[in-house]
Amino acid sequence: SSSSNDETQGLFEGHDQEQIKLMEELCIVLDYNDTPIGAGTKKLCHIMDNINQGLLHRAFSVFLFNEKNELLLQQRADEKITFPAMWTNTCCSHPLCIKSEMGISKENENASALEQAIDGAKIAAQRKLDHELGIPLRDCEYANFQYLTRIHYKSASGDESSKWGEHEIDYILILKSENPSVNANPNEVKDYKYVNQEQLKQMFKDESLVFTPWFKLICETFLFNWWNNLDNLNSFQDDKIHRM
Ligand code: DMA
Ligand code: MN
Repeated sequence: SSSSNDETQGLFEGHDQEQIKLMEELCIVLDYNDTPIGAGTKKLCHIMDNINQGLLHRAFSVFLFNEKNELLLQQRADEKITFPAMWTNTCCSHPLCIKSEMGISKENENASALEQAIDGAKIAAQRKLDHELGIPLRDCEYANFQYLTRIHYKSASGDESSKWGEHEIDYILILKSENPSVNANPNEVKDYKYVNQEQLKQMFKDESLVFTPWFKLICETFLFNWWNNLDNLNSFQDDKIHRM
């Protein structure tokens, strides 16, 4: 066990046991071009000292829109070790270093590396939509996800002195779901709400609300363009990695 080591470093001091346990998950460690080069615990991948030495991992971000084209936002639980209590897109997490979430299967044998990775990200997204928001599989069917692009970004959690942060290649997934059943897990999600574009812009003006850095980045660049074209997203799909 590494717990005595963690105590010395004070990394997990004051943090929630359930969230500390999740830091044992195995993320997919990447090179600069999004090629998997190994496995790393969620803990190792999110320590700012490692990130500053270049450690990079794979992630996904789901943007769920209901039948009224409203976006489902969540406020992260206070228990989250990284970016607690911040408002953000519907659901984010990491495809794990397991075959299904790396898109490795018999049916995928001849698919490109990118197609395999997208497949794995969708499988991981279904797992986390259930875990964080209690959204059942029938309300996030595989075929209703649309992959758009990849975003490479880096950010400290909180101020620059923070021990934790993100450095990811983030797979953007749009999910259309008419009226999904939501049953939020309080260890993950403090609050959630559907917003239209105007309501989201109003939230940004409210200085009492804090947003995750990746959600802000995506809002400042792509989101409203996508949102205005939800019925016609194909032209926004690319195989690039947008470095931000
Ligand atoms: C990590 O999300 C992924 C992105 C795109 C920031 P997260 O911190 O919510 O992951 P998890 O829910 O697994 O803790
Ligand atoms: Mn991450």
